[in-house]
Amino acid sequence: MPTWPGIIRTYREFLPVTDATPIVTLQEGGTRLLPVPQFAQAAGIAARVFVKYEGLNPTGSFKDRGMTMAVSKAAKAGARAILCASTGNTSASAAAYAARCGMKAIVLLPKGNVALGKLSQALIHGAQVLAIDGNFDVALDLARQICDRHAIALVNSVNPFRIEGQTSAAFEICDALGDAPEFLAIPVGNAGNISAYWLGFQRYRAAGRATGLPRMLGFQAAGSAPIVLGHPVAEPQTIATAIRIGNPASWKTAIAARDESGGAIEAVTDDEILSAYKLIARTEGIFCEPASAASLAGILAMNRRKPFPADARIVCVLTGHGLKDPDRAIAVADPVVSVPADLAELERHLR
Ligand code: AN7
Repeated sequence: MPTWPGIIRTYREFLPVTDATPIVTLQEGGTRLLPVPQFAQAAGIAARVFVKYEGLNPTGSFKDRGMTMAVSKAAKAGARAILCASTGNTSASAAAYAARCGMKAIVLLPKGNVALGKLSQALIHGAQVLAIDGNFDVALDLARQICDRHAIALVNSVNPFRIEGQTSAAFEICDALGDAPEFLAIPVGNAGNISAYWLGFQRYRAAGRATGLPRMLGFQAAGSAPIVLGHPVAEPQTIATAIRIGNPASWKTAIAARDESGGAIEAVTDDEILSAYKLIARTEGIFCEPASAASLAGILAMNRRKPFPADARIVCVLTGHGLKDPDRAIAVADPVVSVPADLAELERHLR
């Protein structure tokens, strides 16, 4: 099998690149679409459920799809430095792609609310890491101002090339299934990804590569659910730190995705998120980060209210790998048991 060359080379006819665009890639994308029948059965869902396992990207999240585009375009424009505000994954991806092409990366993080794996990535790739005494929304506002005043490229999803790159996940899902699924479930934070998927599905259908369009189902954490509430949330709260965002930049396009597709954007509680997070790990051997499990928690809640048809295909986007947030896994799982180095003692502890 030939090596997967990354999303720009694979889908270049659908992306705004030319032969003159230098391609900065870690061969992102090409992630598995896995059926999860045991999860569906345990959850009482009759429909066919799949997960788009975005934790399999080079830095462990979907952000790499947009970052290859944003950094390639920044390189084309002659940028020497990139900057982002981030709840963690964007910073990890920006740091890695900057390292890949010899640029400098600066990342603004909400102090105390970034998972350990993500922080370790930004640091090891050599980004300048600045912890802001404020939440993501405050950090993004500062990031925009800094990039307005200095010759530094902003690589948050307000950069349209990020969204362009992220459309590739929708193309891959259609290629894997042979058509668009009936439902696409996705966590919503800054709302760039739900907007990108909707754009991707529409673009693929317009090109004759798919016949249908999915209903877009977005899920926010209940303590950080501005789109569901209809107003910004000044102090967003949730254990799903990736989506701890109170004023999404792509709010309008997320609502358009919901309404044009006949979908929904709903809230799920932290308890629902954690219970879905554990269930997929235990029933399928798939480890995602808490924010990603919002998509699973969401379809579970919807299915309880009104079951999905048995012949429907539901794709849940698992946006980031579970290893991003090891502290949370250890906190919710059964504890480690210490045992003396003795056979009889050990046998007493077997269960
Ligand atoms: C695992 O890294 O906003 O709705 O700064 O890391 O497109 O924002 C991360 C977002 C879902 C939400 N799942 O996607 C950042 C950041 C994971 C994420 C989202 C994020 P958007």
